[in-house]
Amino acid sequence: MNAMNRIIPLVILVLFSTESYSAPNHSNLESDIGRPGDSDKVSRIIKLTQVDNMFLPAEIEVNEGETIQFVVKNGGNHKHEMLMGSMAELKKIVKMRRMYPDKEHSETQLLQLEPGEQKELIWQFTRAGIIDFACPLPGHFKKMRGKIFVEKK
Ligand SMILES: [Cu+2]
Repeated sequence: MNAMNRIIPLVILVLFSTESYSAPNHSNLESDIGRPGDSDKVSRIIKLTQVDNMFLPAEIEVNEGETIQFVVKNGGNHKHEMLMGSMAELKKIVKMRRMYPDKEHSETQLLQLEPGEQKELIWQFTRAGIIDFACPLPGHFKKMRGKIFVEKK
């Protein structure tokens, strides 16, 4: 068997193994991190600042059922994002982005901020547990992370 005969089946194998990732629905997470909240139900405003490369603060406590208005400010000199999910989901999304770098991102729990920009996200936390958040950009994801502790009522 020459080298080409061995390479082609391998390429086909790789193509098929990535096939399951080709139709992702980012906003439809498996874990229950909550849902977009109503502005008239906001119980608290939580301010977060992004610097290069971390979130301040990196740990947040909320109550089960609570609707939070996040005010996120990018105080760094680079673009940053904020994405919520379980760590497994965040890792999967980061992997997806590496495979499809030109794809638009439409997650409902995602904020994308230019340097100096401030954005808001109203979110209702429906179930107690720990939710991770991170900046999914390349080179940021490993360091730029935080946790939301959703306390049981
Ligand atoms: Cu970042």
